[in-house]
Amino acid sequence: MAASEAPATTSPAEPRHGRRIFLIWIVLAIVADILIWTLWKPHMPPGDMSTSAEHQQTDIAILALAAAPVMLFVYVFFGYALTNWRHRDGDEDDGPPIFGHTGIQATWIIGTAVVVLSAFVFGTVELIIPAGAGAGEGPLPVWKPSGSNYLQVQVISQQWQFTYRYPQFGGMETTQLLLPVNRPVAFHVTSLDVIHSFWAYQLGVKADANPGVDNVAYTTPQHTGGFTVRCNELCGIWHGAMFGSGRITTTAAFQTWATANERLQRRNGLLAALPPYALSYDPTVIPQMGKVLVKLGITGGAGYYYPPSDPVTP
Ligand SMILES: [Cu+2]
Repeated sequence: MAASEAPATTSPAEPRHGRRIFLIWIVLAIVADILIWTLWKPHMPPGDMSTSAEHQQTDIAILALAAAPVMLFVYVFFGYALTNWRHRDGDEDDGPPIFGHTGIQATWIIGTAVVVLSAFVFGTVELIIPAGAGAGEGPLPVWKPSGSNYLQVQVISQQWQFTYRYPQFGGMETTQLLLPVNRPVAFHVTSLDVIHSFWAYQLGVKADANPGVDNVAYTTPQHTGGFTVRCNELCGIWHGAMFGSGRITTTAAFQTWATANERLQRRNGLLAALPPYALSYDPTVIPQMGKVLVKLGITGGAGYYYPPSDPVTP
């Protein structure tokens, strides 16, 4: 029985280790979270150029806020154990026996369950609120932005470049991606050959480009400036060269650019030569359209429908 056992041989005033570890940890965790939110968050990818990018930046910051205390707890416990419970010369004591501790076990299970389930709920909500979070939602998007005045932009992928079609401007097509600020955009991403992926990094938009499929992704640009576009799916030997840039402009500048392009393409016969705007295209039109456009004397303007060419050694 306990009565017959010798009293603990450790010092009579054994400190409350649990409370000490907790106090060290809570101070470090609060400082770390304040630094993450104030100093690090503004520099986290992918920036705040669009609504979806800003949501992603906030999500990453919130995950960092949750992860830092967990990581710090491990380090604090490790450091505390290393300094306080290490073997010392002449100390042959095995230490007190270890028993189960219902409180610690319950705290562990409840704490980890709360962290994991919170991440699940948070992730789901963050997909819904910014209308798909900038990701491709397939041909029948479930989460749409409010309102109906979106600018529609078709992203046509082809080995090895992107071209863009604007159905609200007569279906004109261009290799330049211009978007007006503060207007929701619906990207309709498709491919003419193999699987590509449209990744407008600073816009926080990424959508697979599959032949025969209309993959829809939404965002709303909120700052003017340039952004990069990359193919994000290994699509052949020049996949690494399949990148470009886009620009967010004022509404007036966008309107001027788009209407001028539409007028030009109507005049030079390109609009008439292109197949009617559709959500996907039959890949066999590529060589045929190449011949038609060459006959019309329209060359070099855009990439798609021309026979695919190697961008480095054409
Ligand atoms: Cu590609």
